[in-house]
Amino acid sequence: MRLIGMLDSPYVRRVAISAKCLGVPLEHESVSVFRHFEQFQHINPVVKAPTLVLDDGNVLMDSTLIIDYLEALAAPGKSLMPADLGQRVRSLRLIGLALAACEKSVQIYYERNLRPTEIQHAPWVERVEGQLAAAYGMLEQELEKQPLGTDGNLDQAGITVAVAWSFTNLVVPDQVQGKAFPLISAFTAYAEGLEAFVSTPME
Ligand SMILES: N[C@@H](CCC(=O)N[C@@H](CS)C(=O)NCC(=O)O)C(=O)O
Repeated sequence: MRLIGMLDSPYVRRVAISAKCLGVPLEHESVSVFRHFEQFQHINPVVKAPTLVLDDGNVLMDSTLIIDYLEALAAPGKSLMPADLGQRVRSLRLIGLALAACEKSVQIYYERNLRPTEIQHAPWVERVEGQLAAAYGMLEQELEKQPLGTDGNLDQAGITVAVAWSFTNLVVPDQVQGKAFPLISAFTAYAEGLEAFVSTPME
């Protein structure tokens, strides 16, 4: 199977790290949705990263759906999601907040880098910045209630929170102060030191 997309996309990176943690081998191809648009189009006309090309030629997209497929391929009993319903709800909430943070970071980055300055719309940017701050604020509160585990066993919530925080700090660092989000920041520093993260660097 071929995973298409750049690792500076948090969505591509969470798929690549999840595949490693689940023990599902993927061939990664660094194709950019911007710099290699036509090449990407040949693989997936919708040009969405990540794209997963299956051995039978089927083409999947959207990180959460791809991870769902990888979970189905993993060895019996192996999963990045908790079986306990209460813990699963918590994981889904953390993942949702982290994915919203990724989306809002992407929107701010695209606004700054793709839209000409003269047609940037300040009320829209302020709205998105507020949503980004809310997502990380609520994530921090969740970690105050129950920290993410640091016993070496990454789960999907941990992967997605750490990938999101690293991404936001890469593309819109002015939007987040580590001091204001100490638990997210500390967990990310821990996760970024693990083999699955170290071997999957943001390009
Ligand atoms: N919800 C999607 C979001 C994927 C996404 O927006 N990826 C960006 C790269 S970070 C992309 O494909 N951008 C190109 C575009 O939307 O035209 C996921 O989880 O995979």
